[in-house]
Amino acid sequence: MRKLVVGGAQMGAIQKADSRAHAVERMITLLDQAKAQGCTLVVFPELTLTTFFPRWYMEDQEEIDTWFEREMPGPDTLPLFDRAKEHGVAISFGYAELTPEGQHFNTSILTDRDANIVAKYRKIHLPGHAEFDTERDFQHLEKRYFLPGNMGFPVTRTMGGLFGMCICNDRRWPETYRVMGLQGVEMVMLGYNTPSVNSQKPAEGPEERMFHNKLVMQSGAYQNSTWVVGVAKAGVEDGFPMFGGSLIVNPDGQVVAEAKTENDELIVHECDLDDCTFGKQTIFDFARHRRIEHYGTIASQTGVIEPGE
Ligand code: CDT
Repeated sequence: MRKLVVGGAQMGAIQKADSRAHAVERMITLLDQAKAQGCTLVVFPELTLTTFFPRWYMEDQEEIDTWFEREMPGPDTLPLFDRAKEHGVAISFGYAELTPEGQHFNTSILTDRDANIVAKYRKIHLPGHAEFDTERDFQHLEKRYFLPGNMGFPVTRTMGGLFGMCICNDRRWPETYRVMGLQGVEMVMLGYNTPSVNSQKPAEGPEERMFHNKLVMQSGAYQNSTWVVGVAKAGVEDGFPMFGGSLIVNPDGQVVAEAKTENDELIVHECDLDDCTFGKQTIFDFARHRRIEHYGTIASQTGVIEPGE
């Protein structure tokens, strides 16, 4: 058995005016709770340190850059790393990364239990649009502020297992999980900020949105026989609601822990990485059952090409 107690540290709303230091204080409170419940790994959401700023249209690059971190840890985040090290708890969280070369990414990191960064992921499936869209009830400008990730979907051997990350919209794409599944991933950690309503389809309400949230993470887990830990930043940010629904899914695709609120809330489950083995050796034994001679279009074509009439 390779058991680890995992915490999903859902965060409630962070307002535009809130400081990073305040967000970090809230993260540390959740980390303390997680330690008290025996967790050795805690997963926080996408863009944990600030409000979900891609909903705001900005033109001034200096203003845009105020939402990004130039170093990790930096002065505001160091207390989190210090507390994680003191507790011996590994952490994963998302933030907006500005590289020394001036590139902007939507990034997540994973530390080991000594607070050393052991893995980094940069979001690949950036949703939304790059210019102000008058047709939407609210903006989703990830394509304006971020470059698509340039690191693929790495899987890292740490804490006695194989760990991968993805971010929010990535969870809706089967390719995300399968590329990690092909590296033997045993736990996928992901954070999200998902509006409770569809800005382009008002009839799609929170229930349907939540259904899709579960559907994609449960199928990703089952089809790759891996744990999935999905953690929301939820609540109403400056008038814009985002759903919670943070969950932990086992390698059979079953939800084993689920958040009940849209506030700061910790969900906890003892995950045995060996539970991945059965599925990986039977129905999803990729080496025996995959038929790559028929999958070529997946990696050679983006849009749909319909057959001729
Ligand atoms: N943050 C993020 O990726 N959110 C998207 C919203 C999609 S609507 C533009 C998501 O897939 O949840």
